[in-house]
Amino acid sequence: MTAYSGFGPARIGAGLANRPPGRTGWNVASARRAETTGNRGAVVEMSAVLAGAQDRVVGEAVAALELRRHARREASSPDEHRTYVQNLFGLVLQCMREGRTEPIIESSRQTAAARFAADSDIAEVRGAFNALEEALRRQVADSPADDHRIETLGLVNAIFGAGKDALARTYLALASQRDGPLAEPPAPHEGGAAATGDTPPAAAAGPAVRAEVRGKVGVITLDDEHRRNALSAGMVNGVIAALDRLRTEKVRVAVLRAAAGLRVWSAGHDIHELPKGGRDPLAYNDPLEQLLRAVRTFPAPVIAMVHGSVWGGAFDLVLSCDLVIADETATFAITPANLGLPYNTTGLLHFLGRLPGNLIKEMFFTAAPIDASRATEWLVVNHLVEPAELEEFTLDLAATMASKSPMAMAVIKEQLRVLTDYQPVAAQVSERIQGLRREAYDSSDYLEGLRAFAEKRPPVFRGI
Ligand code: KGJ
Ligand code: KGJ
Repeated sequence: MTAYSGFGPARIGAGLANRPPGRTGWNVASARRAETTGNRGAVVEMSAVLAGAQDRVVGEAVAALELRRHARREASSPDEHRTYVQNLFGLVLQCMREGRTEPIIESSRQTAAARFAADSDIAEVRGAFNALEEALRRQVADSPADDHRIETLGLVNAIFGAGKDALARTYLALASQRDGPLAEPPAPHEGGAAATGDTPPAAAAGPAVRAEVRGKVGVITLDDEHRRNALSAGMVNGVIAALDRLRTEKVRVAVLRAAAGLRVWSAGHDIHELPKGGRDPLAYNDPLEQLLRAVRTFPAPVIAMVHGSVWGGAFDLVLSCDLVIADETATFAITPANLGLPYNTTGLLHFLGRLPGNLIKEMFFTAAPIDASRATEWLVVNHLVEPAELEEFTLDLAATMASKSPMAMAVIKEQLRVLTDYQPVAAQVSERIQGLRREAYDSSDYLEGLRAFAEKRPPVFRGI
């Protein structure tokens, strides 16, 4: 059983039962629009141009998957990646030519069902979708000036969106029949825990994420009281899958919240899943980092609705949301100094974009929570409301935003992200910073921080 079992051109059209009604995605409206505007010919032409670039596009995607495979110790071989990516590429072109998304939807459903049947997650398959999508988008963007480039990019987006949505929906539907709503099994560990064989047992209830759509507003709920909503790979995969689904449902605003009644909004990165020395604990492909990017690039506003305490990487998650609405129970702490963990530069940039340097330093150096009123004073929180009004206030605000132009909001959000995310740093400076960080995560203090958490005692740091 490989990550991609169940996928292949031969099986296209075999179909799965239980297709949710109305899930035709881009195809109907867009195909109709293309027919009436006479653009179908141009899209078909573009698909022929892309077919000519198959070797390059597939090569780039496979190279990206190879990097990912090494970083995450995934099982599939490069040949399996290549075959899968080639098939996926063929499906995307077929969808473009035919002006419909059914081929990719059917095939994604089969893949998800096969993965579920084998008791495996869909992270690797989703990685292949992302790698090919990126390579294809680059190819389209690099193609000689063409009036239909933007439309083609839109179609590529819609086709991949439909495929990923079908993948996530099928998998989650099967998982929820077994475990309850939107539960997803943990993805393979990126950290050293898996490598050393001391992976902690999964929580009894499993990491749980729920998603629902109310009108034009999507609500994602973290509901793992047992682990205090710690952002394990499983939890993160659930939220990313939920965001994928909301994206395909074209919600205009998303709300990220903890389940009612929880005192901890989220305990941050799952500390048991942090690598035990020798590897960057917050590497680019760390699940939490993937989640932060998914929120920051989600093409609609994401509101963090905060009741309860927010810890470590969960604070980064809150800051990555577009607005924060909180009640008086909310507290915020950033705690890598409790673990001896060198925070990553991208993460520090998130803080620098939102808070003054002296407060950032106080928070990182003390690891102490700030309360809701101080967080409001420092503009972390847009609105501080009564606990009883938190949900209604947030949903009202979301509904107001949802009545505004989604395209204007998406593009303004993306412009702000690009303007605030990118900081030109000389290669030498970046390497120096990585070297300094490496010294910290290779240190015995970092191991002591992890051990102390596991043993439920205060750490004793020696600075070595
Ligand atoms: N990771 C893994 N497991 C966690 C985490 C976590 N972050 N937080 C809590 N748990 C687990 C505990 O180990 C317990 O497991 C269970 O959740 C309940 O926690 O012993 P078990 O039952 O097997 P606990 O501590 O009994 O609950 P409370 O007394 O209600 O306290 C809740 C707290 C959130 C205050 C407390 O659990 C806590 O301090 N957790 C760690 C918070 C933290 O520092 N998180 C930041 C992690 N670091 C980062 O995110 C990053 C990116 N960083 O750079 O540092
Ligand atoms: N542009 C052109 N005409 C305007 C504008 C405007 N921004 N604002 C008002 N008018 C005209 C109305 O069409 C009326 O013309 C007259 O001024 C009085 O307006 O029907 P007419 O008599 O020929 P109105 O609405 O009867 O006056 P009030 O009831 O006193 O209301 C005033 C308001 C300022 C509240 C209202 O006119 C209004 O909401 N205007 C639009 C405000 C707005 O959204 N402006 C932002 C425009 N956009 C931008 O600047 C940018 C750069 N952008 O990115 O969006």
